[in-house]
Amino acid sequence: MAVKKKAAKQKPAQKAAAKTSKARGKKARVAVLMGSKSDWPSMEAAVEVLKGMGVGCDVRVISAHRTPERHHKFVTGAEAAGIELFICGAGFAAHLAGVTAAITPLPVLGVPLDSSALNGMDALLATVQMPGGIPVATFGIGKSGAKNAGLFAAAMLAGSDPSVRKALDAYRKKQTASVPERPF
Ligand code: RP5
Repeated sequence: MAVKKKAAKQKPAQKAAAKTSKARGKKARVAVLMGSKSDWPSMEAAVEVLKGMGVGCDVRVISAHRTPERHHKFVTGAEAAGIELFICGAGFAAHLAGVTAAITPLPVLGVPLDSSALNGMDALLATVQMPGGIPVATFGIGKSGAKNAGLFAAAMLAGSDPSVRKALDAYRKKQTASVPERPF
């Protein structure tokens, strides 16, 4: 009788991440984290770009301040679940990207969001001004920053994935073709 091989035991965080990836029908390579559900209208731009290029994303509301345990659990299990890089968007005193980078050696792309009375200047400084040793690649404030973070993530993956490279080339070609010669 064939002996059933015992499946390698997964930690709960790995299991949860793998489950989400499977549910989306595509293995998630990029984790897109945001501090609040209210950040989604901006952060959606990153996911849209990556989805359009066939890159699976694991999208989560995780706050460094309000859900620190959820954050730690997810980030520590992410690499084993197949995540290759993080995009983190947050507003106010935005610590999400920095604390993520403190936990994982994977690349962290930070998007400061304009949800406060300071229109994102607070989040920009909190995200970009990392102490030496723990880098966060910081993008512009708001939706265009999120879009560029998605494109940058695709460019990083394109180096070792010809299908992403092809999709990125097509995206840029289409973008160039959409710019009119004249404004009228
Ligand atoms: C930050 O506080 C979040 O990233 C969000 O941008 C902001 C406001 O969150 P809500 O009060 O709308 O949940 O941590």
